[in-house]
Amino acid sequence: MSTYTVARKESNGGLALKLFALFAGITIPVVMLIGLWLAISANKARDDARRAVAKAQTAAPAGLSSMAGMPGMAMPATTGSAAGAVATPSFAGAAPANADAIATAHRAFPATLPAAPPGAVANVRLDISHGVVSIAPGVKYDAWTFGGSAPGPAIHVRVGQTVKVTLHNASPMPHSVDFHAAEIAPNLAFSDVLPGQDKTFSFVARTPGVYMYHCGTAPAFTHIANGMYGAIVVEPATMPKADREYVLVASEWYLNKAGLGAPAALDVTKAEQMTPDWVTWNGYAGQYKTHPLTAQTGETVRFWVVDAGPSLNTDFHVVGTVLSRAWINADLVDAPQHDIQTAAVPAGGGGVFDVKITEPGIYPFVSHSFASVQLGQVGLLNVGNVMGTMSH
Ligand SMILES: [Cu+2]
Repeated sequence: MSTYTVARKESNGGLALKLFALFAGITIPVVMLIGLWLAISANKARDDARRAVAKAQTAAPAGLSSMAGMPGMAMPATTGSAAGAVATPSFAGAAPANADAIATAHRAFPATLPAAPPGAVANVRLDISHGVVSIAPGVKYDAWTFGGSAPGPAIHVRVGQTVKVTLHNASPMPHSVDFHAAEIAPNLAFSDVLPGQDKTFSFVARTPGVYMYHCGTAPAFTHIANGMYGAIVVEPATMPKADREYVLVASEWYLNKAGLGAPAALDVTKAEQMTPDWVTWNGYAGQYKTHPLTAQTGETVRFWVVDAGPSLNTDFHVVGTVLSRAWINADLVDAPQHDIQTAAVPAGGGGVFDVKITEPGIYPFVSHSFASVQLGQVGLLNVGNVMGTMSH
């Protein structure tokens, strides 16, 4: 009996196993298929949501949707999108027949570092407006600006000063300002200012350097690409003396048309692909070729450089000399490096560079990432008031 019983038990156990295997063989693939279907659906929902967000951001920056349709709330002109749109062709180098005359007549963006105000408080007023600016000879762009120009005004303060910022938004959409020099809660200080509104906030300039400021309204990408950036120098208590000081802001422009007739606007797809039409010092291609910066022989010339991007870095280089002092990343707390050829300035970062040139001549300053030179990021330093020009 015991043998039979055991056999029977084994037999029962085998049947159960077979039934279980049959059940599992059917159920597990079905469960896996359902799981796969759920995963695909969830991915698709996520992709749809991403596309919707990207489309909304391209059509109207965040915070603007509730204003669409309000009188006077013209939507910014943009082309392209994150959803696989095709960029317009390149308009690099586009120029009218009288480009040389226009370049000569152009009033170059003032590169000389302005004086820092005296006293404990530095008042900074930035009027935000939309308007047409020139970005290359004969090339117009429908920009968003601080103070009517791109870049906005160069600001100079000293360590320890309180910087009191007043924004007035005279444009038809929300904007803001983000100071990289400010150590302050950004959700409070850098919040949006609605059309027609003012905002004031203060910060103590604690850390020396040269910093970017820019509009931080979402998507900051398009606000920067449209021209809302500038440089602020926070000068330390002590620093080696310089005879001349220049502020250079690097930036790229991404155009939806050549801008030779009607002004161009932002091509978002081109900007996402980082294929600029123009790359500039202080907003205008080649302006310091026609209107060189100047120095005398033996003088120490200091360049305060900010790269506003929105996306490309700058590899700062002065042809015909070396950077005798280079405060990499605009770190003015530590000692500078000496006698280097080229210094990287990251998008959203800065650098401070001294040159001391003893031989009269024309010394180009460039981003040695040479595609940027090709697209306009070249200027000249005329040392010793010599005649002539130079291409590079
Ligand atoms: Cu803005």
